[in-house]
Amino acid sequence: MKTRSPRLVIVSARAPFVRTGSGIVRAPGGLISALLPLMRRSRGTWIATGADREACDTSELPFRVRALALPSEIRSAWYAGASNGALWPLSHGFGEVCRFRAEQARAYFEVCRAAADAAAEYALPGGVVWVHDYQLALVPALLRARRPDLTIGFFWHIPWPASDSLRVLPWASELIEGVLGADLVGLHVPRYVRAFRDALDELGIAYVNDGESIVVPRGARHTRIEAWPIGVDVDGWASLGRDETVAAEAARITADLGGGRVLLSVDRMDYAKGIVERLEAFERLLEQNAEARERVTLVQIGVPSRETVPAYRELRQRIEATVGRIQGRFGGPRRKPVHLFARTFDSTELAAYYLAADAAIVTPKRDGMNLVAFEYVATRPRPNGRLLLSTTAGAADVLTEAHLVNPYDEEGLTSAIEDVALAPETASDIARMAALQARVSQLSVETWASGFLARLEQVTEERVPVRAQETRLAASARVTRAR
Ligand code: ADQ
Repeated sequence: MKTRSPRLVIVSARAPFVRTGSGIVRAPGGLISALLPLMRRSRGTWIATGADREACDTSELPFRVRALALPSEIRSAWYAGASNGALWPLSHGFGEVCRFRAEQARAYFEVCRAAADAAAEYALPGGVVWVHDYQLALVPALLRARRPDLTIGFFWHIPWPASDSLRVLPWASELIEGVLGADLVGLHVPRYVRAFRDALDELGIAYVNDGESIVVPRGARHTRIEAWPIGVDVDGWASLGRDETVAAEAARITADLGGGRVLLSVDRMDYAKGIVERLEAFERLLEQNAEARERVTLVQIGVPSRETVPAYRELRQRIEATVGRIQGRFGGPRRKPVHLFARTFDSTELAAYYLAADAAIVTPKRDGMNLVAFEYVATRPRPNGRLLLSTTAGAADVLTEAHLVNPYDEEGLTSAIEDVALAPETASDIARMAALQARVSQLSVETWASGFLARLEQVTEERVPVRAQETRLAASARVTRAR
């Protein structure tokens, strides 16, 4: 499908480039690698609300990157406060961590207004704007009010909050109205689309079910809410997995770790990723199983994250203390059962660990999707290794052949880790990994990005009068009216 990429404006919290000790470099992560080629082709504008201005000085690029000039107290109240102190925990079911403060909500509204102003300024007539994530959820409606000529897409990268959770957000109604300014709203999996429908019910907003997607009439237009599961740069990870230098590094890692079984976890240090709970489950395994004490090693790669938010600083201390305790109880001069790396790895280093690992332990307490699960599968040149995955990650709805576990079930988590670590490999394991590899190949992040944009174009073209649309859909679907 052809997309209208020549007029694309992207709005996101993060910029495609970051400043590091060695200069301005491409920001890590699959989303950036998927969107960069699109932006190069489109010669459009990337508006980054949370970026530092220097990192946006990209005169050699065929597209513009614009950072917003925001006072630091507004930026902090928006990012550390409303976004990561309220919306993030709310959406991941951590109600007790949420703090709702009026000045943070005001900052959130202000940043969204500034982002909408910038997008309105840079978008060409009839252009396409793609807004990303929970930090900028009001932008679609604010932008629509300024520029009704635009086609607006929005992607929410985390779980859509359960309606009970949403009830406690003082500005829930503004949040939903903000999102509904888009023509197409993407969520990772159908489960989140159903949660969005619950929120519409809760707020008495009328909608039409259309298969697994939802259509919300909005005057002369409508908003479509659909599942668009993201993926990773499959070819990039697969080619690292076939690289001889990476394979040699993987062999060295295995040897350095004592030649036993290697378990690997890779996460941003975030309480939603269940890192402490996973370490505790591993500690129970070491208590119970002599073979695990002798030959199983857990490598936890955890990049520090959002350290301006108190809950994140405390988490890092808890992780370090738990690793220290396990080490003290089960470590020895020649044996270290847990290795913790608290820093960013480049993709070549990560790929070596993905190859070295007999199993990836991906056990977030909740996760929108989880790209690490995809990366582990994509990197392996042969269908070996095991993926242990939480049922509470969006990825579990897609990667159904993984070993699934409920991360809240303490004994269940310990015994699942024991199984993937120590059970001999069977034909069924190989068949499962082969099926996972086929699935991951279908879901590349490039396909996701270009597919979403093509669908956005299609959805806008089907701008039939809303009544006719409702009548057509009503024949095969339930029509819900405002309660
Ligand atoms: P995140 O919460 O950041 O993303 P995830 O999907 O796992 O979570 O992506 C993390 C990315 O960071 C992966 O590409 C991983 O390789 C990388 N990474 C992690 N630790 C690293 C380290 N130490 N060094 C280098 N790289 C590291 C949000 C949502 C997810 C959703 C994505 C995409 O929370 O649920 O899958 O967006 O929509």
